[in-house]
Amino acid sequence: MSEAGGGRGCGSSVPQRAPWSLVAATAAFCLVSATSVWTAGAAPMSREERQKLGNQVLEMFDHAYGNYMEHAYPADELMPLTCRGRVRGQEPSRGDVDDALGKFSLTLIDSLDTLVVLNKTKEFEDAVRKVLRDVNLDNDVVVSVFETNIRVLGGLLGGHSLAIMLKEKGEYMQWYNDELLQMAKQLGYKLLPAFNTTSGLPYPRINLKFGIRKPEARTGTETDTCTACAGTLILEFAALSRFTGATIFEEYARKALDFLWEKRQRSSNLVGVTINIHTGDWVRKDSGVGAGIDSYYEYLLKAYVLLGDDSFLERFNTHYDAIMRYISQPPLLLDVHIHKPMLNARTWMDALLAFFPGLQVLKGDIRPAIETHEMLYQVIKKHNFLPEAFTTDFRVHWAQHPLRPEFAESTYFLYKATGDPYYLEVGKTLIENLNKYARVPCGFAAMKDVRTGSHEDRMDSFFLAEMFKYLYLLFADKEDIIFDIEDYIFTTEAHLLPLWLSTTNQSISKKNTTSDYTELDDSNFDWTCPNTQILFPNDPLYAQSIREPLKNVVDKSCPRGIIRVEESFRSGAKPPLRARDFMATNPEHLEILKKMGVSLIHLKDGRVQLVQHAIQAASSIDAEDGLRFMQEMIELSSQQQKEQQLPPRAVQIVSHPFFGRVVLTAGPAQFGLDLSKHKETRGFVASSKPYNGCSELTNPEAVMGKIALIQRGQCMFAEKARNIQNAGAIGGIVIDDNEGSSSDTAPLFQMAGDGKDTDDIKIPMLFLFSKEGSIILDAIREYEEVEVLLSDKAKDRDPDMESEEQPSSENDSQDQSAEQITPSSQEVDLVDQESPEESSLNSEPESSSPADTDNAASVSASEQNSNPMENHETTSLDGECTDLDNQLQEQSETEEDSNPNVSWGKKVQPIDSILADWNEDIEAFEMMEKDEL
Ligand code: DMJ
Repeated sequence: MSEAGGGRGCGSSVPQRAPWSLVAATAAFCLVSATSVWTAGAAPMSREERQKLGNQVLEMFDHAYGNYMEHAYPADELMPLTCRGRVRGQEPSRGDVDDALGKFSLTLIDSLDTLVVLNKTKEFEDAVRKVLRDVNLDNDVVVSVFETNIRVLGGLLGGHSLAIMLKEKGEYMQWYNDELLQMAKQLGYKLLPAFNTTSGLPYPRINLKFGIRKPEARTGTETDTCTACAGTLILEFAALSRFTGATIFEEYARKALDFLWEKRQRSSNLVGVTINIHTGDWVRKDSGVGAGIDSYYEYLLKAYVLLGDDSFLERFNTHYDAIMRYISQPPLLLDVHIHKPMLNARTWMDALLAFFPGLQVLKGDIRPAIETHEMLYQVIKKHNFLPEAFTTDFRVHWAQHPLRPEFAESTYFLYKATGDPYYLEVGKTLIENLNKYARVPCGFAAMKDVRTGSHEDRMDSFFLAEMFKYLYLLFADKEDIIFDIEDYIFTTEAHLLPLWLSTTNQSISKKNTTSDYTELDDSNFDWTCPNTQILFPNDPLYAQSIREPLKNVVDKSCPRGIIRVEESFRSGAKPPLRARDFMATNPEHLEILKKMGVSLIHLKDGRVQLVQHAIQAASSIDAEDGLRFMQEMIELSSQQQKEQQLPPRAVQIVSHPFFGRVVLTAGPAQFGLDLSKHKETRGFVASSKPYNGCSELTNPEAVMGKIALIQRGQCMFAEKARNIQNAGAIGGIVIDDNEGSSSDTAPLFQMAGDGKDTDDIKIPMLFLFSKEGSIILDAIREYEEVEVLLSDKAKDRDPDMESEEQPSSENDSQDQSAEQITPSSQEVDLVDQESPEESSLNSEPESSSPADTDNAASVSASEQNSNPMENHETTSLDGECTDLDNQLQEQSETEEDSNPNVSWGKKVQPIDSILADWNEDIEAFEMMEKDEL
């Protein structure tokens, strides 16, 4: 500690130049040392229990990895519901998500160093041999440069790093002769043509065999890439250069970073989400710390740690200041516009930002890390997993969850920094939820909808690369790991690169890059190597005291936008008109609208359309208010659309061998038993005759007391329901007759009534698209007796669901996987649904496919229902919301000087600058709307 403590910032005001490895080790050492400071707080967890949890992680890894190796390898990924490999080209395309798949046994490569961390050295040795024997990097397939770099290049380098470590120890890998490194180098050269742009920013995609721009390559016409895509290369590329001595990789990655730095928005010091790789213009000007940008920031700080180059730290610190000034609104992290950083760009957060508290720990800024992590944990407690996106008042925005590891990552780093056993309990909850809700007989399945518990047939490779590593390390003691983890840095995919690289082949590091090397002042090293006395000022309950005020932040949340209203109250000024309060019949509101430059257009169908012309606003402040009002109105309008729709339902197969582990997303009906208000309906399924259910059933004895399966089409849904009800069915599942339809690609489908009174229909009715329906039909073919549960949310896999045949041990349960539905009989392939909450309302008969339904939000308000949020709980100052209100108030009182958001409403901006920005705003909004829909 004494040597490390003499490094940067550890209580020393004199900046000292430490060797890079020392700086890195110092950061780690300071974090670790905090664990011994802990004396009180959440009940400590015994070594025995930690070991038990560690063993549980090992068993879970075996279940995931074992099933991949048994049923999917050499395919890139496992499809855990259908128990087979995902081979690109053989499954319906899921769009960009598939660009990670290069027919190079992705999951195996991504798992290599996890095997060593989890002390599975023998398996590692086998896995390396398989990679060397089977993996081909020369496939005619177009892959994402970013994903290939972090998962495959990173996986090979992580594997190599630990292979040479093991070899040196003298027991394992004695035969190893840098073969993984040679593969990494081969792959590195394959990625280089992507950098053939004037800017030095790489093309987003490349053909592994043909490169870029040749006709056979089928890629190279793209003009844009995401900031993270171009800015997340330096760790792997520099490691490759330093391991091999081939300088070109590090040079290219540095050049791309230099360009991004040059292009930062100079007044805000923020970067946008997407950039034109030829012109360097920002294509998307919204900015946050989540999707599209995340690992760019991560790599700046980690490049400093690994390479010891001060310029990276300086850049990181400049961005970090901007993030904390504009984006961080503890405990939230909210996207803003790069050129108008006081203006929020959206009112929801994405799950990728959950890595940020972990990065803040590395930076040494623990307080906001604890706050954001706590908020995220509460969202998880509410939904079992972190939904892909959630609103600032913590409602689900995008409901899927592909088993992302970011939250586990931050939990691990916070535990290392604070030693607070609370974070061990958090890890325990993550383990429980994975086993309860995501575990299926053939692996772990991504959640399609965290609200219903339905699954996607998908287990991404990052689940093995990252999740198990962080969870295992969370509970492990030093002696549980066969090497010293503090000697390595984690890449964004949690691959391990040795810190000694910082002193190897250093000479290449600055060649051909544009950045100036400057001596940094002390402020750049604030917190870099934090003194635990500063982190936990004599108070072992420090972390708990920060979490305490946020205890109910999620449960008692109010919609955002309150701060400014409160500010106006305090300052005596009239609060600005909120979209949710707007009434088209209120003359006062119409007057305010006019002042803001917003005009009303009465449409023929009775709706009112709002249009804003900033130039017509009474002042620049009014114009800005108008802009915010319009933005709120767009969000409200799409929110309203969503709220008029019934949420999805779940069909859960509970009989052998599924035991509740297969959950299908089902569309609700506007008639019949409401499953959200009544207990779920459970029963065996039987096909009705006639299958379309459009006339009296000829097999009432078969469906009596059962859940009838009926095919869509030929007559109204209500008519089908009446026919099966008359035959004695206790519920009905309508299966789509459009072959190949799937809830992965089509919006949620609601069954409408027949326009008449449907009160006579008492049984629950649900709708399944053809792919989900065929899972049930295949199950009947294979097992005859198939029992299902119809509900609003999948139930825990409780013992009731399991018959005596239930496997008695986890190993047995693995064996059961062989009895899954045969892969050939169905395709449950999934698309990264951008807006799963979109839905269409349909009554039979109708001709169009549900996917055709147009749900685009429009900026309009109905005159009949002139208060668009009448039924929405939005009051900002009522009792329900006091907790958050108080927090926000306290926050704004104490941070008035430092938090620019507080004075947002008072800022005066010249009208011509508003006008200049106006078009950009409209473009940005349109772009975001498009992206979100
Ligand atoms: C991983 O592939 C990496 O962590 C990446 O940086 C973004 N997130 C995914 C997992 O969610």
